[in-house]
Amino acid sequence: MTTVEERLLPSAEPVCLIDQYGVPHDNPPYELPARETLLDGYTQLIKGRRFNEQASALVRQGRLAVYPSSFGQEACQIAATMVLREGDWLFPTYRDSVSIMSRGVDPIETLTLLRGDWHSGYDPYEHKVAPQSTPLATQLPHAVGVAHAARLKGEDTVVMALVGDGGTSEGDFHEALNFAAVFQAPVVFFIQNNEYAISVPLAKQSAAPSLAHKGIGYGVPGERADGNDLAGLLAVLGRAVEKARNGEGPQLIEAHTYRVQAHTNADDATRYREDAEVAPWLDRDPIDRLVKYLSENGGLDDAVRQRAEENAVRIAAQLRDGLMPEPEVEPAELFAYLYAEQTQQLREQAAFLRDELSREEA
Ligand SMILES: Cc1ncc(C[n+]2csc(CCOP(=O)(O)OP(=O)(O)O)c2C)c(N)n1
Repeated sequence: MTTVEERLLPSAEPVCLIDQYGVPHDNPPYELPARETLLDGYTQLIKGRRFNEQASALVRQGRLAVYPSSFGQEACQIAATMVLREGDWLFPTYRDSVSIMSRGVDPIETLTLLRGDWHSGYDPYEHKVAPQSTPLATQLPHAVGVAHAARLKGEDTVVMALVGDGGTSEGDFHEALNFAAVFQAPVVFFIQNNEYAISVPLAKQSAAPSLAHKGIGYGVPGERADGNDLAGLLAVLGRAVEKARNGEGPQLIEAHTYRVQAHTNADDATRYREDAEVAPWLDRDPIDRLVKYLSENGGLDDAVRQRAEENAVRIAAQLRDGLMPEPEVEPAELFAYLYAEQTQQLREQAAFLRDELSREEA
């Protein structure tokens, strides 16, 4: 019989299958993903990196209101969706645009919310991706609700719920874990621990031995992975999804990564951290290590590299072309789509706006 510790405790060190020098683990605790899977991951990483770079450029050009970049966290972004099936759900935060895009959502629709002129740019039901959540951790109880409902209906859906390290201090995080555990909801809570919540470092956020340990009190098994190792993430997240699908209840995974850039374009990270702290993380880049590994172990030939580069160029051009034109917005739509039946207050506010606009036009 397994002890409580064996069932719930995460591994002593984050699982890492390919280290920062591209060297594979000589006695891996999880099976290394197949080469084809890693090659697909490589292509997606290159695309995700270009998406991040282009979106940041569009902010500087005034075409996006804000862009919380996942630069350096792309392995987490890609792995989170690679382990899902078509019928599964993704519940992302504002930092997870690359994940949304890699799930198949149109890149322009992915960024429409962050452009600042529409509620959510995509239909959540089309690719089973919930709207990006800006209020921290509020997506988690929703994610549990969807998973619980699917289970009641006898479906084998798994829900991947993303959250940051800061988000794990929110009440919603704890309520979601508790509810999910009691009802054995098939949810994988995936924490991207990038060491910062805006300017607050992890040490001022949590005294837990690791964020994966936070599941224990609720009876949720935890596991940790190197968040810059795509192979390790695919293995750990893949097993968590499988367990959730097999009726073993919610799983909590923590990825150890780093927010290489500022929180958003509105933040100046040099005010609260030294460049010397950032530098070692640049050496742990998720793309570099996979390139080193695949180059040494075959598979990453010029043709694959060229195809990945062409994909990246295409996505950048698509973002530039799609987000450059001035959007046509209808101010009255601000009040639509929130409630099935409009509240009295919103009806009054909408009438007020209509009146203002008609006087402006007159
Ligand atoms: C409920 C709530 N409180 C405060 C904020 C303001 N806020 C926005 S981002 C952020 C930091 C979140 O950090 P983390 O969860 O680690 O995610 P990261 O931004 O690093 O991806 C805070 C406090 C918010 N959006 N929602």
